[in-house]
Amino acid sequence: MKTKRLLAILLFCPLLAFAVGETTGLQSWFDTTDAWITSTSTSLTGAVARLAAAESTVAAQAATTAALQATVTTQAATAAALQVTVGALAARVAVLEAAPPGTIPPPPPPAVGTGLTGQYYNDPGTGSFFTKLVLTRNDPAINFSWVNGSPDPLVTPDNFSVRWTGVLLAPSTGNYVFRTDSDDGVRLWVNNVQVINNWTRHAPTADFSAPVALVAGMQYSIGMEYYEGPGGATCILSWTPPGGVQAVIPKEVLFPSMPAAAPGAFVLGTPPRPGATPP
Ligand SMILES: [Ca+2]
Repeated sequence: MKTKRLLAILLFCPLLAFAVGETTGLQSWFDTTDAWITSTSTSLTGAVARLAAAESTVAAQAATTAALQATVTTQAATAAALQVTVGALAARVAVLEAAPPGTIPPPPPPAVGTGLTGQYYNDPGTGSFFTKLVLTRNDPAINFSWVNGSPDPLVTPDNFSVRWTGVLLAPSTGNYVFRTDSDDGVRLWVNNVQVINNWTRHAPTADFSAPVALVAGMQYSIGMEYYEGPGGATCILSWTPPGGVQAVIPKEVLFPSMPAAAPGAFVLGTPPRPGATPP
């Protein structure tokens, strides 16, 4: 019996030593692998952070580029407007030079407007606007109550949108308050500044701008967007000029583009090309 126990102990001890050695080796391997995983994870976290920072930088640079492009476009349009003004002034100088000595020919009459350019779109009624251009026409004034009807046989009675663009010639100097009456959404820009924004479905609603300072004889870009969803349709653009009474803006001060025959006047802004995406 003792011999058997002795043999068992002699056999067990090497196995135990072997097992302990193997366990120590495995533990070491596990420790090494764990350290590698921790190190790799840290590296990946750092790489992800650097990638996010790089993406942020690229996005910021793209935004800066877009802003610069918009500035260049605006400046190009302003330069073109100034060239027209220079041409009109040169024509006036020629008239004065051709006049008999001691006489001053009367200045040309101020330009008389014809209204704004209206672009009419049929929309799918899914929240997308300015989808399909179906009609472009001159609108002497924006003074429409289509009720349940349509602006034109080409335009659907519901789910359409309109963009008006052109130039406003200020008849007097001072603060103007613009007003829209709309059903449904409306937004208005004057001199490239958005002054009214009610891009929602609503019953006939009046919206007012803050006072807008304009100078007599100057021309300002004006743009208005409107959409009709379901039901009634109304779209009216009015103003209260300095010292005056509220009225629909008359066609005499609205032009589809800059009137050349207005010496001394120039466009401060450019006709807006407002984004078609509602806020
Ligand atoms: Ca409506």
